[in-house]
Amino acid sequence: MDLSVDEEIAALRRRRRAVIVAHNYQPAPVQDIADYVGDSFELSALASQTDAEVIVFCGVHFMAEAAALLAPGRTVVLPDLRAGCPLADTVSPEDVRALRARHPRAAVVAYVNTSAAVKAEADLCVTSANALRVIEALAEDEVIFVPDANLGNFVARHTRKRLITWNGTCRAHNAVRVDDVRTARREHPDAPIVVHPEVPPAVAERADAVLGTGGMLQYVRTHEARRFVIGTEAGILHRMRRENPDKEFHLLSASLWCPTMKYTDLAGVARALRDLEPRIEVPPEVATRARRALERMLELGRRREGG
Ligand code: CIZ
Repeated sequence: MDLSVDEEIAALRRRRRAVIVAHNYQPAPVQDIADYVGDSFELSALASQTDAEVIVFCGVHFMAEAAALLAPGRTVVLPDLRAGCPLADTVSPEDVRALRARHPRAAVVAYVNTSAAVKAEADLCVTSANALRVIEALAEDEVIFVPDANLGNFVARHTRKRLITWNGTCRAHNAVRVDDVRTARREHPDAPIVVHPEVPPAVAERADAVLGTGGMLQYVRTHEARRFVIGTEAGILHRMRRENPDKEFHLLSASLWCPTMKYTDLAGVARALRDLEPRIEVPPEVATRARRALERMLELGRRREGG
């Protein structure tokens, strides 16, 4: 008897003792079959605690690497190896070493959107959700921040610390224009505009809130407005609509579409479960140092949860 792809995934998930996790930007059918949908911080925390034998990471490469770092001994698979992150690719370990040599008193902070090799050169990692709070809590007054210039500039505008930012940007977020905000205000005058800190500063300044995806999901859930304009990758609209069926969501700009996030599909998830490939592994000499940077981030997150 031929199984549907959903049935095949369900059977393989049980047989492999696997957990399927999906980033908030993943395509709708992938979010719908996942055990958990979240931002990279939530999914990293989950990977560090799961007792599943296999983690199918539906997201991009650096996220699956983070799961492999935090879940040693588990098999981590990324359904499609083409799912990279052009932002993460803008900075190399050599770049970070050169920056550290030029600014020896600065703390090195790597956005989670970096390879494990870059994380290994950093003192700690941050996500868009915790970047400002974590950087504020550092003892150093000078901070090297890689790779997203817009997120770095957003933090710099809200702290007294001196930030030395790398010049990377996310193609999708960085393509949002002030004109998109003007159009949204005209078309949806009653709708709060919520944007991600990876958008250009001139866009962030004109928005009603600047939040990571976890913060956005909470904002739209608890805000009294019935309609929202969302300035982050289009995939998140599926989760917002599912969780808030009585509210309306509009995308701020058609540019907010990440092609590499869309490489994952159900056939790829089934194949990854069947073959346990492509497997994501990090060489041990990189893993030890990169894990330390990630664990410092998780530690700070847990302290926040504990009040
Ligand atoms: O941290 C993440 O998951 C990313 C890449 C975006 C966000 O704001 O959640």
